Parts: sequence; structure tokens; C-alpha cells
Amino acid sequence: MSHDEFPTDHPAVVTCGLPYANGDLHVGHLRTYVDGDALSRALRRIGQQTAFVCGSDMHGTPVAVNAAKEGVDPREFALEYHETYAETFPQFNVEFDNYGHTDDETNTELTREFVRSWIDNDHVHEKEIQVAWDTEEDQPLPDRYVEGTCPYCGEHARGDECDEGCQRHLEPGEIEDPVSTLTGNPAEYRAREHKFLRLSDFQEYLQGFLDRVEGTDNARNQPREWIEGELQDLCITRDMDWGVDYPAREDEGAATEDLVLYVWVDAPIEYVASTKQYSERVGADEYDWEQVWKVGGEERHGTAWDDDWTHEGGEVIHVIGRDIIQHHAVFWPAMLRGAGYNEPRSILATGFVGIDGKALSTSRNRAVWADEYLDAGFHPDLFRYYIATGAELDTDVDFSWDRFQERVNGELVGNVGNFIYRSLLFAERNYDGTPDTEVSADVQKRIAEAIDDFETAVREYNVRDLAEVATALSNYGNEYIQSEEPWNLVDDDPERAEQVIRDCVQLTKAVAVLLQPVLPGKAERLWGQLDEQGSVADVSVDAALEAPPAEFDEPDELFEQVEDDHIADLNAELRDRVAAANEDDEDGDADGAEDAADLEPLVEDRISFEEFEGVDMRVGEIVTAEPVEDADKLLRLEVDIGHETRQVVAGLARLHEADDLPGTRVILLANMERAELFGIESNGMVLAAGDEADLLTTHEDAPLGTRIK
Ligand code: B3M
Ligand code: ZN
Repeated sequence: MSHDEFPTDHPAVVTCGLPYANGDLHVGHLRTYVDGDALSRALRRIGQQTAFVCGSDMHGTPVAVNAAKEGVDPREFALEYHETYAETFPQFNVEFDNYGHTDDETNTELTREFVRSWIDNDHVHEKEIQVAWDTEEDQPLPDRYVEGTCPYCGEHARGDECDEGCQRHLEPGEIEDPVSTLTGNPAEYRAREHKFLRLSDFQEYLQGFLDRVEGTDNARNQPREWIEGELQDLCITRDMDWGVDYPAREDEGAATEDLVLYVWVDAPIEYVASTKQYSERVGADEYDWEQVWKVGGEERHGTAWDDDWTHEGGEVIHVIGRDIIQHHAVFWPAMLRGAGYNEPRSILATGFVGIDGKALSTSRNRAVWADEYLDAGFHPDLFRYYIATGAELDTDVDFSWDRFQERVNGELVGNVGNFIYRSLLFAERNYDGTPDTEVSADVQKRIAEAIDDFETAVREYNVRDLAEVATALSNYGNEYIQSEEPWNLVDDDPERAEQVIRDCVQLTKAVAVLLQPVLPGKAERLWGQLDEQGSVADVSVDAALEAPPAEFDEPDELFEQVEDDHIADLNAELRDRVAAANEDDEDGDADGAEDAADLEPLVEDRISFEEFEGVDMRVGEIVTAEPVEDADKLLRLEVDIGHETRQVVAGLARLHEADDLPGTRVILLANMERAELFGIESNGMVLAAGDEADLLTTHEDAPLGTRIK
């Protein structure tokens, strides 16, 4: 059973992962919202009824911990960030139809309904578990109050997520070597009663769900591994004050009074609550949230959907960061199903944003902040274009001011802006607007192809292609006008000149329509330059083929050149900031302790020369370097060590650009035990120093394969 092609007869909702209301937004956060916004606009362009909703994530330890650091009440703290976000998104032309928050009444009420319905349907049970405890503070340590080692991959992890390693969700009590983030002391484990959602009730259902869900490959494939074997129960309560109270039944007793719901319970329910608020505002006749989320509701509950699944609800499309796939592709569908709600049609998990070839790091202040971008005076659409077209949706994008300048100047100013300006200026000067003739068959056909490509891109959720359809069309226009040289034709062959300009004005209009999802502000301005009535946000893609107004005024340039000086200043600012953050670390700043070049103590035990001789290190040269699918940190390398070329999997992806590595001379530990990482054999180890993986090398030209002694 597959889904109907867009546009369907059902309303759609596009949602974006909710930002925790706990700090400033940077370009890494913005990616998901830009992609979600562009996709929702594109769906509308092809005639799909679509709402675009989101809200701030107000609860949980991410908010509580940061509020406590500032000594403020978490509600007050979160509300302030919520308001900032609500203002910032539109400044990037990210325009939600509704932007709520998880602490508002619609959401808290709906959350209680969900949980009660799981209880009524016998999916919730109570269990005694071990929770981390700080003995000095004498308090429990939920989630971000504790850190330790991930039991699945051995990386350093937070209490409820392996954020630096395998990205898995961790249940209370699972983390190894727990340490309190409050005091830095090792934590103890203590027994507590908690409530659990029995995910194993949904095991078979989830198999079926993963077979039919659409979206990016990472979101559809990674969860398969997580649902192998019996699914672990999901602990849905926490020992905390800040959050939605657990909606206990009378017979559940007083023990539940201190429990709030785990933040990942009420957070995704905000997708539904925000849709509901939108629907209540515009009226159910215009947009009915129940039709999207509830169709099939109660009576469906308890029946196996795997075989007889039919699509009755609306089209629910989640755009999220790729670190929260498990929550959306495993927990959330089970939560929905357990309460009789409709399931997501698609999950799009976006890649991360790096800065200048390295991972974005807020602790090192290696980030470009939302405010900083806006203060630099650049139009939001330039950033949107860069991010949306910088890579496929599920792949990481690197942000650098240099590349930003290069792409804006080359693609937007040089290609799109240039074509539009010369076409409209020529049209206005010679014909006061659109020449009075029909579009040529060739150009008509070329635009029709672009519309097809656009529709395909939307159906494949390919935001990158969406924008590129318009730039490719403009490229075509540039070549066309260049080869026809209408400026020479006006006197020699006025009819031909008229034809060429008529075509170019049509191409300009088509560019405005097709560019709109990714560059909504610029498209609107272009629409105005053509003296079109109404908003380009209200037309369908077919408008690309409709005649432009007969008259319009002289245009002005749509895009401005980004100047070298400006970019040099921004680069210097970023460099100084990163350097200052590193210095703070070296001064022993407590917050940055993880980043400081903490020298490990020298190893006391001496080894014999024979033991050293057992270590076979060779001079090598990296021949190829490429990312490893689904492993953010890893690169697959081929290293030439004279005798042979070795395949090595190395944790360099966040610290080195794969493209820069070939040709680099390195030292390879050649008799390292073989290992298998993400299904790839690693036959050796590349030596590197420190957190930045400074690669060891030789300084003269010892031949490849030379042994290090
Ligand atoms: N607030 C942010 C994150 O983990 C988290 C998302 C909730 S989406 C329902 O990326
Ligand atoms: Zn892990």
C-alpha cells in the first residue's frame, strides 16, 4: 500500500522539530526550519492544502539546567526564549501558520488526553528502576543532570541521549559511569517507581510503519536496527518539578504526585496541539486538524494495521534534525497509535551544519548566530538559498562566509539577478513592459519542463532541487538572451527582438514562481517588479506559463553583490571569537573544561625496547577519503604504505574535510588489530594528536612504507 501522489485530497501538515527554549539560535538550528518552510510553500504551489506548524519546547532538563544556571524560574526563562524565537523565524522568512509552545494549555491538555488514553488502553505500567542520584545534593539526576558512557558505543553521552556517538536514546539507569553535572561527583543509582509505555505492544505495527513511511533514507533505515529484538519500554516519567504533571488516575496513588512527564512525551504532541490551534483560529471549514490527525481514531485502536493499513488521515510530514530520528520514527508513531491518532506519512531528517569545514560548536563559539547574520544586513533569502541548496537534505552542509559570498555573487547576482535585470530593463525601455506577442513554443516547452521538475522535486521532498529548477531556468534564459542578442536585433529584426524579449519576460515570471519556496521575499519583490497583482505566494506553479502584465516600471536589481571587505570582517570576527573561546578554556574556565588542552598524566609503567619493536608504524599517504554512511564522525580512508594500500576507518569526519585529505602523508599503526566499524573493516590506525586530530607526519621525504623507529 503506498501513499497517494501530492497533491492529495487530504490536508497536509508540515512540522519542524521544536527548538528547546533554552538559548540563542544559530545557523545549525535554522536549517530544519528553512527546509520545512520551503517544502510547505512548495507543496502549496502544487496545489496541496498545507499547514506549517511548530512551537517551542519548554520543558525537560535542557531548559531546567540552563534556567538554573541563570538562577531564574524555568517558565519565565523558557517564555523569554519562546518569544525571541517567535520573532526570529519570520526574520528568516520562516512563516509558521501557528507557532505555539509545549507549556500552553492546548498542549498540556492534549498531552494529558494522550497519556490517559494509553493508560485506558493498557499500554502503561509501573516499574521500579534505578535512577542516578547526587548524594551531595541529595536529589535525583534525570537526563541532562547526568553524564557518562554510552552502553551501546562507548562514547561520552548525556543521561538520555548518546549525543556524541551513536545518537541512540538512553533510558534512565542505562548510562555507565554516571557523573552528576551538578557537582561533578560520581552518581549513585537508587530505586524509584516510574511509569512506562510498553513499546513492545507496537513492535509489529512499527515494522509495517517503517516499510511505508516516506522521507530521507536515514530516517527510514536507521530505525530498523533499533526495533530489532524486543523493544524496551519507554520511561515516560521523571523525578522533576518542571514539566507536565503525570495525569494519574485516582487508583494510582500518591506516589505519582512528584512525577512529571518526560519531555519527549509532551514535545511531539505539540505538533498536534499547534495544528489544532491553527485550525481553531481559521475555522475547521478552512482547515480541520481532526481530519489530519484523528481520522480512523478510537475504533482503530487495537487492530493490526500492518496488513490492512489504508490511508484515511491527512498527510503528516515531519522535518527534523538527524539526531532525533529514533524519537520520531519509533517512539512517536507508537505514541500516536496508542492513542488512536494518524501516523506520519514522512520523516525528513536533515544533516548538520558545519562552520568552515569543522563541526559547529557553541562551547567553542564556532557558530554563526541568527542575530549575527541579520545584523550583517544580508537578506534572509540569501541564507535560505545557501542552506537549502548547499547539499542534499540529509547531508551535512558547511557554512563559510567565503563560500556564502561565492555562491551569492556567482549564482544569485551573476546568474538569476543578471538575467532578470537585463530582461526586464530591456523590456521596459523598448516595450514599456511585456511585448505584445505569444511566447515561442520552445520557451513554453522549457518552462513546462521546469514545472514538471519542480513537481517531481516536491514529491521527492528534494528541497535542493526545488531551488535549482529556478536557477537552471534562469541559466537557460541567460544563454538564450546572450545568443540572440536582442540589443542588436531591435533595429535589424524588430520582430525577432520582440519575440526574444517576450520569451525572456515569461522566463522571468516563471523564475519568480519557481523560486518562491526557497526565496519567498525576493520572489515577491520580483512579482511586484512585473506589476503582477496579489502575491506570488497565492499562485500555483502553472502561473509560470500565464502571460505577465503588459506594462511594468523600470526594474531595480534584485540581488546585491556581497563585498570582499564585508566578508573579511565577518571572517575576522568569527576567528577572534573562536580564539577567545579557546583562550578561556586554557585559562581553566569551568564551562569549557571539555575543550581545554588538558594534558593527560604521563604513563608511569615503562615498556621494554622489545615491546616497542612490536609496534609497527609506517609512513603512509592518504589516497582516498570518503564519509561513512550514517556515521557522522567517521571517514573511510585508503592509505598507501608502500607494500600495500590499507583501508582504515578513522574518526576524522568532524575535524577534517574529506576532500582535503588525499595526498596527506600520515603515520599508520600497521599492526593494529583489525576492527569492523559500521560494517567496514578497518585495517590499521592513523595516528593523530589531541581533540582536533592533528595528524602525525614526517618532515622530510621518507619513502612510503618506511618503518618508524
Ligand atoms: N526539542 C530538540 C532536539 O532534540 C527537541 C526536539 C523536539 S521535537 C518534538 O533537537
Ligand atoms: Zn552511543
